Amino acid sequence: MSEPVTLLLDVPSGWSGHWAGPLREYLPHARLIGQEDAAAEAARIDYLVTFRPRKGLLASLANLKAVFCLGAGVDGILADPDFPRDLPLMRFVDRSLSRELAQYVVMHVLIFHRGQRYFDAAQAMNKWRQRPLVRRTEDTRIGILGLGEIGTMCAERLRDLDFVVTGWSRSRKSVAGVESFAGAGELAPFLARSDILVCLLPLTAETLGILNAKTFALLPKGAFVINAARGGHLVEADLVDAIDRGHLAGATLDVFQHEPLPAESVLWNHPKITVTPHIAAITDPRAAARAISEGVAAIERGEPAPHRVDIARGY
Ligand code: NDP
Ligand code: OXD
Repeated sequence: MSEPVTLLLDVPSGWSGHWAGPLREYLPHARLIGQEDAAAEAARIDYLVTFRPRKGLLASLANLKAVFCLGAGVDGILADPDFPRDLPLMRFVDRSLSRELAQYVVMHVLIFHRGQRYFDAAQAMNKWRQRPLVRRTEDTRIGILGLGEIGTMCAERLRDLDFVVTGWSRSRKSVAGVESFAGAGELAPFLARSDILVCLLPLTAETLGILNAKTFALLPKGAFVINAARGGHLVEADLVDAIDRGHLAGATLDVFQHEPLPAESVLWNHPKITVTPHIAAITDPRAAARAISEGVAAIERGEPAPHRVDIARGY
C-alpha cells in the first residue's frame, strides 16, 4: 500500500480548528499536520495549504509537490522569494467566494448610490429627512477593474440592478450587457466613465499602486471608489487627498497596505471612508477542502490540478 500524503496546514493556531475538520473529511487518508509540527516533519511534507506563509517556511520545505492557496489572490505566496517558481501553485476559485464578494460590492454600491449614510445621520438626530436619489440608476456608471471570476459575477449582479456596467481586463471579454475595456491603452477612457470604481484585480507588478492620484484624476468628479482586492493596489494618501479636495465623494476599503489596519491610521475615522477588516469574501472551509482534495488527487494521478496559477503573469 502506498504511503499517505502529508499536508501542512499553515494557518494561525486560532484558525486551525476551522480548517482541519473539513480537510480531514475530504482527505481522510492524508496525514494532516499543523504549524507546530512543521519543523520536525519538514522533509515529509508533500503539500502546503496556506494564504500568507510565515517567513522561512517555504525555504524549509524541500520536498513539496504543490502549494494550495486558501484564497483567490496568491500575492502573499508569490511575494516570498523562497517560493520555487516551477512549483505548482493552485488558487481558490469557487462560486461561493465570488457570490460573497458580489454581495459585498452590491451592498456598498447601494449604500453610496442610495445615500444611506445621509439617512443614518438623520436617524441619529431623530430627523425625518427625505431626499431623492442624487443620480438615476440608469445614469450611474460602474467600472470594474478586473473582469475575472469575481469581477464578472459582480458585473452581472450590478447590471441586473440596471446600473451601466463596464469592466477592464487584460484581454477583451464578452459578458452580456457589460462593456469590455482591455489593456493599458483603454484604462483612461474606462476611468472617465466610472462614477463608481470597483477594484477586483489581482496584486501583481503591473497592478501595484494602480489606484493612485493619476487614476483618481481621470475619474469623474464625485466618483466613489471601492477596493476589495488588495491594499497594495491603493496609494492610501492619494485617496485621502482626492476625497479631501472634493474630487472623490468617498470610498469603501476592505483591504489595506498593512493588515490589521493600524489603530493610528487616518482611514479609521475619515467621515467619507468605510473600513471593513478584509471580510468581503471569506473562503468557505468545506469548499476549499473539496478543491484541495481534488487537486491532490489529480497530482497524485500525475495530472494537472485545476486553477493553477500562471507564475510569470502573477495570477
Ligand atoms: P481572476 O484571476 O479570475 O481575475 C483577475 C482579473 O484581473 C482578470 O480579468 C484579469 O484579466 C485582470 N487583470 C489582471 N492583471 C491585469 C492587468 N495588468 N491589466 C488589466 N487587467 C488585469 O481573479 P479573481 O476574480 O478570482 O480574484 C480577483 C482578486 O480579488 C484576487 O486576486 C484577490 O486579490 C481579491 N479577493 C479579495 C477578497 C476579499 O475578501 N477582499 C476575497 C477574494 C478575492 P484577464 O482576464 O484578461 O487575464
Ligand atoms: C482571497 C482573500 O484572496 O481572502 O481570497 O482575500
